[in-house]
Amino acid sequence: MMNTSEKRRSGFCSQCVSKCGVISITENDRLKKVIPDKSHPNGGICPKGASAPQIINHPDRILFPLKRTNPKGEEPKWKRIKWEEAIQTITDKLKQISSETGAESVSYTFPTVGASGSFNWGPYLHRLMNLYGTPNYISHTNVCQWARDEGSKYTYGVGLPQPDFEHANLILIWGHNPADTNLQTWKRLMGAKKRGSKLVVIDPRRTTTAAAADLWIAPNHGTDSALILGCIRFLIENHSFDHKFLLNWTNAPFLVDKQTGKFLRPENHHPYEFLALDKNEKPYKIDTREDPQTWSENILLTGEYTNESVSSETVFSQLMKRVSSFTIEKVEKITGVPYEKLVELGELLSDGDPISYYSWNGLEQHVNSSSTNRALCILYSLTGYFDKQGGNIILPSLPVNPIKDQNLIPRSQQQKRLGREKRPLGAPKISATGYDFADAVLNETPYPMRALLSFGSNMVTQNPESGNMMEALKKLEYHVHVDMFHNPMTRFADIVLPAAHAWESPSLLAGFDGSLQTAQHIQYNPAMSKASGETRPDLQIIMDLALEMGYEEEFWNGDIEAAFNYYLEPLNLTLDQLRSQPAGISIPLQVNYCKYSEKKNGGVSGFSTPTRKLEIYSEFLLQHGYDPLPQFEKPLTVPYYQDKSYNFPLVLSSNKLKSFCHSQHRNIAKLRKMHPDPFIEIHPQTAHMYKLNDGDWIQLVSPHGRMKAVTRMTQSIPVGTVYTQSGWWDKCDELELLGFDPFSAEGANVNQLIGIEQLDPMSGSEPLKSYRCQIYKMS
Ligand SMILES: Nc1nc2c(c(=O)[nH]1)N[C@H]1C(S)=C(S)[C@@H](COP(=O)(O)OP(=O)(O)OC[C@H]3O[C@@H](n4cnc5c(=O)[nH]c(N)nc54)[C@H](O)[C@@H]3O)O[C@H]1N2
Ligand SMILES: Nc1nc2c(c(=O)[nH]1)N[C@H]1C(S)=C(S)[C@@H](COP(=O)(O)OP(=O)(O)OC[C@H]3O[C@@H](n4cnc5c(=O)[nH]c(N)nc54)[C@H](O)[C@@H]3O)O[C@H]1N2
Ligand code: SF4
Ligand SMILES: [Mo]
Repeated sequence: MMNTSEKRRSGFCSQCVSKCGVISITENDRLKKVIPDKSHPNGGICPKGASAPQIINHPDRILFPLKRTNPKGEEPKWKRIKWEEAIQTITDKLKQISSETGAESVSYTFPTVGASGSFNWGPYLHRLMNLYGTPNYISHTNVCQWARDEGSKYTYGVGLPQPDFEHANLILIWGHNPADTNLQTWKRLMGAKKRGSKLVVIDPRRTTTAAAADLWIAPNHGTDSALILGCIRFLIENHSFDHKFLLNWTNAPFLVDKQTGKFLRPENHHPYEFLALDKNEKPYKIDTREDPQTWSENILLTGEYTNESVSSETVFSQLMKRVSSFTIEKVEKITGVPYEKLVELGELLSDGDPISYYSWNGLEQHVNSSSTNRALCILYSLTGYFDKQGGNIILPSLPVNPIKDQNLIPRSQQQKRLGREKRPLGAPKISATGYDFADAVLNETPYPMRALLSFGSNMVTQNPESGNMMEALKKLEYHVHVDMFHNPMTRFADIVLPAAHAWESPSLLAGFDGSLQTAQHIQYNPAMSKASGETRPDLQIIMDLALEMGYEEEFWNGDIEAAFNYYLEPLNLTLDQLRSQPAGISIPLQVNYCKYSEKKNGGVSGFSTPTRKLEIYSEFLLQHGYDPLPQFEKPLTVPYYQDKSYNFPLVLSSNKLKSFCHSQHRNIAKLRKMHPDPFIEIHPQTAHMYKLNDGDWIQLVSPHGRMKAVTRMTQSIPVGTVYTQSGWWDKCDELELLGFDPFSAEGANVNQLIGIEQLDPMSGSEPLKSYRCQIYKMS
């Protein structure tokens, strides 16, 4: 018999990037069970979603606002305080700091949208801090997805568009393991395979995703760009590129001055006029605002032009020269991928029609990530499938009102963001990095950093040089942390506020990631479970702070429902209407392909780049001191992975596990059972060299630090490589497993081992996936 207090409601899980459609089952308004909602466009569940009841009902939850009573550096000795006192003292301090040293002396952060419910309330925190006037949002963009989503703009004018797995015949998954990290992508990939699409996975590790591939390519860590340049050469050599697309829509036919590296332009030119080469090898004026059909028949893709004052050649000729040395033999030598596999990849790329691709962390966390991504964009451009069905398509999105609203912060304040001067084209364009934050606190450069407002996130275990971060947190004048659980940051905080879990908070999602079908879906997810203790939803806490700061008008007088209705306005939809359709509403959107060719103002739309073409050659990057064409930059692991005499001869990398998000979930018995101890994975041959057996505890050592872990042997990773996971610190009482001190060599914090002496020159990415290390067996 059904329990009368039992309720079943449709919603979605917010715990990671997947946003799976689920049904929450509650009893007496407390979450009891979560099951997949098969009727949802994103229906599905993973072990973390299924563990939601254990997570939200966990005895370690922070239930009340807390204030430290001991000085920093000592045990905090928390004292419970009232919400009113907490909000009042925080806003008083914020006002004081802003009047004394400027709002930029306060930083704020929140956990990545890829592994938390912050997509729902993060934009409101930005809004609050924009109004306050600080540009110092600290995030992991530089190591998470900057190259793909921001770096790609220097080639495509937009971040990498969505792969159209539903219509592709060849899919490349580059440095990403969706089988463990994105259930919805994984489902779509399996659907594509069933339909007959071929799957290529490029990953040094034989992941579940790689095991499902038609072709698995395992390059040495951080050498992907050599592989990509080799593929470009292969396609050009075999005339397997979209000649017409390159002529019409890229700057491949533009003439470049060999001396200055600048495009050749006609005299008294308009910014959109350039010179190409006509069939008689004479300069030919093109205007990129015009429909290229009017001139592309007349011009050449390759060739040179020289007269008494200039020596030039086309971009495509330069590209050919650039890749000419990347023969299959050379690529085999750098990447370690066997010759036959390289030929197979080249042939698949030549025949694959249409092709789409997706990349993630495996291409992001190296000191050469920006140039690797740029090379990949150019390889993809050769296929001509940009914004075509079955390629990577710019999907339409549901129109909503902006919440973050950059207009709320003065430009002069935006310019002050930490790191902007050092890396003006990189991650600091949108957010500051952990290392620039730590530097600003410890060295007061470029100005004093006095306070931090952290709505979750774990800056200690998720950033390299954790020791530095600890010193910075210790030194901070004022730190407020908002979370469901204590983490290594809270021991340094002045105030800790109890956050309701995503399952205890209302949220709204207009457009799920993925396909056209999911992009059309909008759903209101009410709080499914009664809030624990005195916890409040993050959005409520942000509203409370905003009102106390005096931003009533900009914050809908603290009314969350009014805020949601404002967001929905352009859709002519109200929250009440969404409430009455708990499974969500789909609002039909239309995809238009090849938007660059749409007619506009008597010409064509083009690309949002300086030349209005897809930029095979970037004069803009050249002006900023970067290579205008793709090139191979060595990762930190080269040549160490071949040099046995070196003290740290092994490659150190990391990957994510299905059971945990970053540093979370270790305290949940159901999940911890899947991986009770921090572990390293090594190939049996490496284990043999070090006389290690499965289950042996080892010390992992780098030039920067140490950690301990248990050995697991696997054939799935290359010889000479060590894999581990970031985020180990928490205990699990139920399984009687102790925690690990994230600041000590006795702990298991891999980011203590990673140094930042070398970073990606453009984005500032860190070598989290290609560092070097040594192993010692523990006695
Ligand atoms: N379960 C779970 N899901 C998550 C998260 C989580 O923590 N847990 N986090 C979310 C977030 S924030 C993100 S960013 C995504 C990330 O999702 P993924 O990108 O799938 O994350 P990783 O497992 O870190 O790295 C992916 C792969 O990169 C490979 N790799 C390492 N070095 C190289 C290299 O040099 N070249 C190539 N080609 N590959 C390389 C690794 O072997 C690994 O299999 O996942 C999201 N989803
Ligand atoms: N070595 C190495 N380091 C890495 C990576 C790697 O692959 N290797 N991956 C990197 C990547 S891609 C990323 S994105 C970062 C992730 O870095 P973070 O986003 O900082 O990582 P998390 O451990 O997920 O942070 C979680 C903290 O936020 C809290 N939290 C979660 N949800 C909420 C919420 O809704 N509200 C509030 N108030 N708190 C919440 C959790 O309880 C926990 O304390 O790590 C990076 N660091
Ligand atoms: S994959 Fe798991 S954690 Fe992520 S949204 Fe789906 S159910 Fe939630
Ligand atoms: Mo991430």
